[in-house]
This record gives sequence, structure tokens and C-alpha cells, in this order.
Amino acid sequence: MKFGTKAIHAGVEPDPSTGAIMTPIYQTSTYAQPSPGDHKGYEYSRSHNPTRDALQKSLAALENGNYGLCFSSGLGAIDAIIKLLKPGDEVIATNDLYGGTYRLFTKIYSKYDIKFHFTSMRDVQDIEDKVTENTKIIWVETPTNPMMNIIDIKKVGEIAHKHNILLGVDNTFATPYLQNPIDLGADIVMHSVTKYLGGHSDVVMGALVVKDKQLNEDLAFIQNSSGAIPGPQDCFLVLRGIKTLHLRMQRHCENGRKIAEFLKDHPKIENVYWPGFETHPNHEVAKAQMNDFGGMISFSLKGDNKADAFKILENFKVFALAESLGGVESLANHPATMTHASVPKEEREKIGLVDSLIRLSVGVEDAEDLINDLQFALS
Ligand code: P1T
Repeated sequence: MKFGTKAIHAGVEPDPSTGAIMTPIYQTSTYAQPSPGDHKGYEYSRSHNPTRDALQKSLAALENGNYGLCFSSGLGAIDAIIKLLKPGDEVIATNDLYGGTYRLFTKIYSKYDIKFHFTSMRDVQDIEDKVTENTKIIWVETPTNPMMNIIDIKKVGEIAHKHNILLGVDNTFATPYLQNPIDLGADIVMHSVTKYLGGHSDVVMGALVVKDKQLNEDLAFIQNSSGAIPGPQDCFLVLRGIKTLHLRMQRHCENGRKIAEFLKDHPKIENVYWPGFETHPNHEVAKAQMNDFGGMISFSLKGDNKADAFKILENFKVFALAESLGGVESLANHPATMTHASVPKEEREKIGLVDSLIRLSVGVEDAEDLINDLQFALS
């Protein structure tokens, strides 16, 4: 089945009790049993819920995996992965990550004696140098948030598997429409479903997709034991959102391209970070592993003046100044004070996350209006 057909149909069967074409919101915490232990696969909604099951199946199909697991947030999903580890284990992670992921690793799990090594991963030899006998997970975000770096999933996968290490890929920015990490060698694909999969800025949710049965069982055990599951109404909203994922992504990519081109020639702008430019350091990898380049763009200002960045952000009329991304509406964000404030300034500067950096989540409005808005705010 092609992607658009899967987005509309995968995981969703007419409801067995009524034939309802849309999976109902099974707003129930528990399920009646005629006799102890005699049930229809549903005992308690932390463990299983039919609305969540449909969503999990849909996500597994979109990512070419066998199993999907949904969590109450993207960070809840990453948290479940790290709970596979024990004290003394080590993780090698991209050094340019969503600030919340960095905070989870460095402020929570470091306390439990799990060691995190951060590297750019632009040169995969860098990863090889950090592998020890305790390395259990390589954690990749690509494109990275917010610098839009691209990491070669296939090459990292080869290193991971040579050393028997799990490869986890945060596919939030690309979505399964643009990139399928499992096909490139990832063992676990993670999504902040809050973003493009939900697509309408009305849900906070996370998800994991895996191919391996044992890994699914281990993660499902954590999902049920730790209990960070989403409610059925949120699952319904995401099932609805996914039905237009391919259509929305086409427009996000089209608008992203137009806006990146506009920003590139603007006299006040120093750098534009978007993997679709031939001058992007990993453009060739992006071209090979992604179907298009998406709607996420970051840019910095000449002179790197934070006050100028604030002025631009305060003067948008169509772009909303807000955290998050991937919704139908365009958003602008100041990573240094918003999404990446929990990353120390020295670490931010190492990756080029300067004080004038602005990140755009280009929505699906008319590109002309978005460009006019940027032109006005930049003036
Ligand atoms: O917000 P939550 O659903 O918990 O997802 C966390 C997360 C994980 N990975 C990536 C790449 C992300 O971008 C996020 C969340 N990011 C934002 C809220 C943001 O504005 O960047």
C-alpha cells in the first residue's frame, strides 16, 4: 500500500459492534468480565484500549514497523526507552537535540548512573570513538532541533549493529511521510505525536514504533508498568489528524521551500538552516534518506543581536510566537529562551544555536501571506 492509502486506512477497521467507520472513542477505564480472567483482550485501559490500539497499528504501518506504542508525550516515549537501561549503561546521542530530551538525559537519568555522550554525528567515526562495552543505545535526532543538521541513519545503523547496540531515531521533524528510519536500520522510531502526526496543535502525545517482538514486549511492559499512556480522546484526534498527514506534508514542504528561498536572500539574515539547500553540509544525505525537506527552518541575524530577534518575533501577524511545531498554523520560536533554554549557553554556542536564532515551523497557509508576514517583521 502507498503512503496516502496507509495514512487513511491502516489500523482502522469498521467498529465490530456497530460498523462505525471511524474508530469510536472508547472512553472507559475498565471492561466487564463474565468470569475472572475471561475477557476480550481488554482488562484495564492503562494496559489496552481499542482507540489506542487502532492508533498504535496505524503508526506501526506508517513507519514500516510491526508494533506501535503510544505515550502521554514525546518525552514520555523517550523516557520509556531509557528505562530499558540499568545503572552503568551508556548512551551516545546527537549533540543538537530538543532541549527537553537533553534535560531528560542530563538532569534525570544521569542521576541513575546512566552516562550520556554527546556528539555531532556528522562524522560517524566520532560515534565509533565513543563506543564502549557499556554502550546500549545510540540516539539520533534527524533533522535536528533546531539546527536542521542531517545525520546519516544508515551509516549510524551499521556502527550500532556491528557493536550490538540499539539505534533509536527521533523522527519528529521528518515524519514517516519524509523518512522511515526502520528501513534505514533503526531499531526504534520515536515521535512527538504532538507535532506533525497530530497536526492541529490540540494534543500532546508520543509514540514508539519497533519491528522486533521482544523489544516491543519490553517496551510494552514499561508502558504498562510506568503508566504514561494517552487517553482515548487524544488517540481519536491523532487518528483523525493522520488521515491528512500526506496532504499537509506536501504543503509544509512546498511552503518551506519558498520561505527558505526568501530568507536566503534577505539582507538582515546571516545563515538559513534548511536541508534542501545544495550548500547544506549534509544535503546529499538528506536527499538520499528523505523524500523532501520539510517545513522546519531556522535562521540567524547578521550581528547576532538578540533584541532584534525579539523585535521580529513580536511583530509577526500570521506566525504565532509559540513553542511546538508541526501544526497547520505557522509558528515562530526563539530557541535560546524557549525550547532550548535548558541547554547551557556554552553547549548552545558549540552547535551554532546563537541568541539571534529564530526557528520557524512553516504551516499550510498561503505562502504569499507567510512571506509578506516575514518581510514585514524583518523590516
Ligand atoms: O513535547 P513532547 O510531545 O513531549 O515531545 C518532546 C520532543 C521530542 N523530540 C523532538 C524532536 C521535539 O521537538 C519534541 C518537542 N519539541 C517542542 C516542543 C519544540 O517546540 O521544539
